[in-house]
Amino acid sequence: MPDDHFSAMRQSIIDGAPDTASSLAREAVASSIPPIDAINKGFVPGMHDVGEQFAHGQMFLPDMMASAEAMRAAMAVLDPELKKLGTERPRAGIVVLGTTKGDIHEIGKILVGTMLTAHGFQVHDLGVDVAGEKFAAKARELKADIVGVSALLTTTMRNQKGVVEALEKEGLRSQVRVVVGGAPVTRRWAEEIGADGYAKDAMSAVTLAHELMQQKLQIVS
Ligand code: B1M
Repeated sequence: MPDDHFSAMRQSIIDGAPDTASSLAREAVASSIPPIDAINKGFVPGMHDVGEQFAHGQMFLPDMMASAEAMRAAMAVLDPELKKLGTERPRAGIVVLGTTKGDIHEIGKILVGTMLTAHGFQVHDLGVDVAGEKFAAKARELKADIVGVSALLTTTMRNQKGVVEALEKEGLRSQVRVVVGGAPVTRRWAEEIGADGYAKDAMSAVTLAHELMQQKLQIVS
């Protein structure tokens, strides 16, 4: 796909134009462009530009909301294409996923869930603004292998620790691996709060989830 097309995708996010974003995503599918390329090379760079402009006072909250709407429109087309891949693979593990308490950013988390699904994981997305106790209750109910916690704000990433604590309180910590991620999150932070791993993006989350499942299977056998 020509770079022009990726730039148009990026611009559709900056412009907060859901119809354009959706039709560019459909064109990508029709031209057999891997959906992950459309996301990572086209639409996500637009979100990053929006974040930069917001940080510099060149864009405001309603603009950021419109951009998020455009991103959702593109994902609505690309998500099912990515998930189709997952049905062709053996079940890799059960993941409970959500954005931490106080935080309503969902796009990165959805992308992580989609990529995990595309690689054979069964993903239960609890949505946004999720308390630690809710993660723990779902993990117990589903006998989850992994709990994934996203946070996009420096103020809400500390609630990732609350998820680790809730799992400990429920006596589930030894059975469930905790993965944390999100723009302000670092490997060091993951270690500090006693999580089992940090992933910087959706594809790394898949690699990490596979590694954690391998470790778990080795302990059991
Ligand atoms: Co907000 N916002 N926002 N926002 N927003 C940021 C995060 C910010 C960096 C913008 C900025 O100032 N430059 C800033 C945070 C500053 C900080 O804390 N350091 C910010 C702010 C300040 C706010 C508000 C406080 C603004 C206000 O009200 N004054 C407010 C907070 C609301 C709340 O949550 N309580 C707010 C609101 C919003 C909107 C609602 C308008 C909207 C979200 C809409 C939605 O999600 N439905 C929004 C958006 C869109 C953004 C930016 C522009 C884009 C986020 C995004 O979707 N990125 C963001 C700036 C930025 O990130 N550059 C910003 C694209 C997405 C694919 O990337 O989410 O990073 P990301 O996910 C990546 C990786 O991080 C990783 O993989 C993903 C895919 O590669 N990853 C994981 C994510 N989760 C993971 C979990 C894992 C593993 C990897 O394992 C479990």
